[in-house]
Amino acid sequence: MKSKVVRLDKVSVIIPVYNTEEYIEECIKSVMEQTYQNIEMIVVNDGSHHTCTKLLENLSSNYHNMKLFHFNARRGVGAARNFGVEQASGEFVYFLDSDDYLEPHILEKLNQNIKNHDIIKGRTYSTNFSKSFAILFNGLTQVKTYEDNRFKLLKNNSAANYLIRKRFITENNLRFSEDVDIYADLQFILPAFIYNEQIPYVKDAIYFKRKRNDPISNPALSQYDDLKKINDFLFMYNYLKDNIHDEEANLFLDQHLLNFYRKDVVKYFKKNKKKPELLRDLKKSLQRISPEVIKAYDLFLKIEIRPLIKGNVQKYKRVMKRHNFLRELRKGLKTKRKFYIFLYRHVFLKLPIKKDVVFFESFLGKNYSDSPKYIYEYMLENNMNYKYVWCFDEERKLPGTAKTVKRFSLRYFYHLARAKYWISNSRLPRYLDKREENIYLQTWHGTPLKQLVFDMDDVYSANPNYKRHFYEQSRRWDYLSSPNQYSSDIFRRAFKFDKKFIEAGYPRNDILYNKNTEQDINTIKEEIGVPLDKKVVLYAPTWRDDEFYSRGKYKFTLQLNLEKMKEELGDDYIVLLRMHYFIASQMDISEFEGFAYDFSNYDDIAELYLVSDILITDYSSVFFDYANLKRPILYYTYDLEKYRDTLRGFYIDIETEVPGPLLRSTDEVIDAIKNINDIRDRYQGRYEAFYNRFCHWDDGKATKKTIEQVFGNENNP
Ligand code: C2G
Repeated sequence: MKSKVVRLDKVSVIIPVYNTEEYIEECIKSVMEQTYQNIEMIVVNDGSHHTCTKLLENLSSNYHNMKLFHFNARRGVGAARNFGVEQASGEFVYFLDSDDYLEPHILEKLNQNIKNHDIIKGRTYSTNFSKSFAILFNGLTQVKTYEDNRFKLLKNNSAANYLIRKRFITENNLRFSEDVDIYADLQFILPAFIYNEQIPYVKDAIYFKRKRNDPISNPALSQYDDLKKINDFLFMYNYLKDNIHDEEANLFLDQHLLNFYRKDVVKYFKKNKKKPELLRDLKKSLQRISPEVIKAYDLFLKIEIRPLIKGNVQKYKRVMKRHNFLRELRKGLKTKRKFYIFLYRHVFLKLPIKKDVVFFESFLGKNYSDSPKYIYEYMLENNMNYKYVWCFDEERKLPGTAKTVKRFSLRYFYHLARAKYWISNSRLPRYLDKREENIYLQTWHGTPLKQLVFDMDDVYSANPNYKRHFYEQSRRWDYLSSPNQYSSDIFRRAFKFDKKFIEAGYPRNDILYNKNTEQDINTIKEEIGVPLDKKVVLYAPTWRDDEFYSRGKYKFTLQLNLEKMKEELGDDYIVLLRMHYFIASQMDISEFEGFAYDFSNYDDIAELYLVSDILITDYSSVFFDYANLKRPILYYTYDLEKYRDTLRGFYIDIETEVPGPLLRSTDEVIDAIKNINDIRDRYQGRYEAFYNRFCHWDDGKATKKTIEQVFGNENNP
């Protein structure tokens, strides 16, 4: 029997690359894994740096259908795509960006459905994740054809994810703009829409567009600086208005500009000066919009842009200022919190700053603890002439003269706005603008083992905007406490922090030197209700980035078998359980009464360090602090490979550099506790090296030194 041979037309997938070494392999692999079989890849390296270039060269030697071209210097995405089209030998061309990736069936589906059309579009799906998280789409193919409303498909300004006949591109001389970086695609794709009155759209042909998690170190084009975005947009708008005479396309362009104005220009003017050149270009562009189009928009917008269109720039500025205030107010009226933020910005920040007020927060208002607590107590004991405000999740009383405010209450916003000093050990919300005179001491909360912020590759935590937000929040820090040289080096890079380091050890660790006596320890034990006649084991693990209920609410499953521990160790030991402050779930340990105690909600872990004879932890920074006591540390690392290799990388080799053994099961933990003296002897050498490297700056005087740097030697403001 003769089988029918179906000839598959060749598709040239064009991939411009500029420094995307974190993503490019996944991108190229997703093309290699296509079910469609006749593909050539044209990869245009647009002057990337060495690492990326090397990687591309390696990849091209592995994949026979990948053609790699290099530009000597960066020429921009438009030039790279134009060059790619010139090299393409396929019947079809398809543009893919090097940080994105494809679902395996996409090119097959687009090919099956293009029929007699010149162009067909697939669906673009935004994602924060890498490919392993992608769902496979291989259901029924659904095609929708866009006609009159087809320009809607251009909303994202992109030419990626269309299958297009090469002949059509050449005959119509379609080219990407080489004059702009950001909206270069519109010059190519808008004419393609004019020449095709019907554009089929395949709903289940999926292109994954990656939202990059690091717009600071390596931004995508869409994450570029806002002013550049506006300039490029206006340039492209004017270019197209000059060259395109199609009525529908002009209508699209005008609406596109007004929508862009409403979103991007307004946002920009809220935060930045209205520079004369920008106002001039904006005016020229708005004047080109057909009055009919403007008519269809709301009165608010019309009142705002009319003066500029008429050339009255001063009036436009006044109206804009008033409108932005009204916009903020409108936003502010949505919820109570938003209203307080509105008051913070527009009322409280306008009142004079109070030079003698210090605002404290520890662990997002959960505790009275950590370095902020010790700084506060030192200031009190030394009668420094300041007034103090502490912020907490719940109303509570404190030693000393501090006022307390509930986090996110009206008083919280009021006091934050007026206090000259902010002292916190974690981040403050992004919307809390800071005045120039305000001084913000970030004490941070641990020597890092787990990679931090800009050292992390992928972010698996519940907030995909983590890096950007972190960057914005940390720009406000004036001082940053560092516990050791190792941390300073990491913080400088991973936080991109380049203001003042306070390299004096951690105020929170002073107590480990000043109260490490039998008498002080017994006093704490009595205060917190821990028996004096038993040895104490403290179990203080960290949180897991991938175990959460929702943003910021993490869960934790206790992997220690308390029953077994009680049976084997109960005569001599008790166990204090201390979960990380991110953990939202409560433990029920009532059946282990008298053996296990839950201290998760206890304020200050430093006091728990003091009363314990052995620490068990995992990847938490607690062991760097505990080592100041020179007492034994055990590591219960039942999920080491996953934690270290998938969720977070580590800065030090946990297998060879930490001052205690890594244990995998409750049995191993029990055994280690029973033989704790042997372990102490075995790890003595490592412990000393560890202490010298990480605890060297802590000497019981960190608080004093920190205060001297931030407040000077004076007791008065
Ligand atoms: N902590 C605690 N109880 C735990 C774990 C941590 O009280 N069970 C406190 C300790 O003061 C610790 C701090 O929270 O030093 C930070 O906890 P980590 O477990 O190290 O985790 P994380 O909050 O992610 O901070 O540079 C340090 C890193 O940023 C880690």
